[in-house]
Amino acid sequence: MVQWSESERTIINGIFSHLDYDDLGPKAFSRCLIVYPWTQRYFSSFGNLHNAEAIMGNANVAAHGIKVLHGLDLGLKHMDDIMGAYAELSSLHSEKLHVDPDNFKLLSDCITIVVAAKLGKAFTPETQAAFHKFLAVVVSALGKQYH
Ligand code: ZNH
Repeated sequence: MVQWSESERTIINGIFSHLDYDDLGPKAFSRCLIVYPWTQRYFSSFGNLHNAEAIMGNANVAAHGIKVLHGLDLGLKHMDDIMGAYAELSSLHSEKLHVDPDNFKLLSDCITIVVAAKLGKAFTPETQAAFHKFLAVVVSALGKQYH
């Protein structure tokens, strides 16, 4: 089981209490589609993804980015059972959506970058360490139901 120190819990809760999902969700998800273009293959129903400008202006991309960030709330609410909390979403991504689990890490890196840009100096190495650990556990939990 993953162990969290009090300071990690404080840092992680502190970060999330300041995050504006409506702003960061679209930024993180559009970055993922632009930087790692093969991730676009799952979103053929989203309309125009032809270039960075189209992706950043795409309302479906924005809405999905917000939805995915809200997906992190699950982990935040169940920090002591992140694997259990994501079992259902993991099955969905594996069995129904057929998303390659390597992509979870790519999106989590994009989330880290937009959070770092937002927090600026407050994103200290210690903050990054705690945030990275949280996202790494979520990524691992999302990959858990793949066989
Ligand atoms: Zn995902 C969906 C979360 C990543 C793809 N997602 C989804 C949802 C959620 C999530 C919550 C919704 C579900 C329902 O509805 O029930 N994701 C998530 C998270 C993450 C993710 C948390 C990490 C962090 N995804 C991802 C990636 C991808 C994806 C990376 C690829 C690339 N998802 C997806 C899809 C879907 C989802 C495809 C479906 C969409 C629609 O709407 O159709």
